[in-house]
Amino acid sequence: MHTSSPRILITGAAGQLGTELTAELQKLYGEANVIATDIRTPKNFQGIFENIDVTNTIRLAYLIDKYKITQIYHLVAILSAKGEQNPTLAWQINVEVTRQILEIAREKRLEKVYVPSSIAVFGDKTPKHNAPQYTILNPSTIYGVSKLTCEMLFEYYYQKYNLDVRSLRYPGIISYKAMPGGGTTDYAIDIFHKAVARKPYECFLKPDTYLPMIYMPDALQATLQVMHAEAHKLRVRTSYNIGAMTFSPRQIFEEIQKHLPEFQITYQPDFRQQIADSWVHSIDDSFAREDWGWQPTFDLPAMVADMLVHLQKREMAWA
Ligand code: AKB
Repeated sequence: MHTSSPRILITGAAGQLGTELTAELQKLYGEANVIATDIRTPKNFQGIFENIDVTNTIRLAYLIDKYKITQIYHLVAILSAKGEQNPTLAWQINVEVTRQILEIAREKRLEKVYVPSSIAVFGDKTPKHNAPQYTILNPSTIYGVSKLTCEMLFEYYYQKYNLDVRSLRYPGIISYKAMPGGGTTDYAIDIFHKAVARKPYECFLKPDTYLPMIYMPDALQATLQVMHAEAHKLRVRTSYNIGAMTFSPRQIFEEIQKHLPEFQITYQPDFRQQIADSWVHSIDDSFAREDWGWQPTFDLPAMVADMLVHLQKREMAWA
């Protein structure tokens, strides 16, 4: 163990983002310095793993002491679609648990805390194109309301207690390693799984629903960049806008069809259409670019090509 290395605890380490972020942090800091936690035990996990229900903050505090943790990446959240089915649970997990984690971090004088926010903080009064960093925020989902509350808490804990909380407003994250759970942007992942299985896809959003999206390698890069930035360079203490690409179900379908010409899609919008309609189309991320050098690398064609290569490789290995 390097004595200068941060000692990191991740909540939600078995989730879509957690799975890949844990591996990146292990590469950076060594397996001995990264403590992965989740309510589910991931299969074939390499490294230190502890089972935890995050509502059990007493156990969380115990693990922080046990492993001499200096930084937390708190990734557990109930996303937009699932949150609408259980708003009470969404509030408890997204707000109450997060506030308790901030309290623990303050009491134990942790060096840094990372908690994601989301484009769900925007609402129908936010400008749809190039949504500014500082703008009208009128979220319509409990997920958006809870993430906006958390953003206010990050700023409050920073101003009042000098707790170094960092955050990004993620667009829909697209990835192939672990499945997302309960989001509105999940269609942009589901569609690939149907395409490589040579099955038609029934999309739960209308063909021209434009949403901001980001490919996992860029999301990981942004997360590490904001966490590594010098504190005095961070002008935003709520959560940074980050943009990467914008597309609609029709556009991603057409891009996939360039690789798999037989692929077919139908549209059957459900309650998630209303959520998507309340969000913005694109993001102004100039604060992130200026403060810590944010620069995405994947656009729609590059992301689709990479997703298909990886998922087809996996499909072949399973066949
Ligand atoms: C969701 O769709 O709820 C999430 C998000 C945009 O934060 N992927």
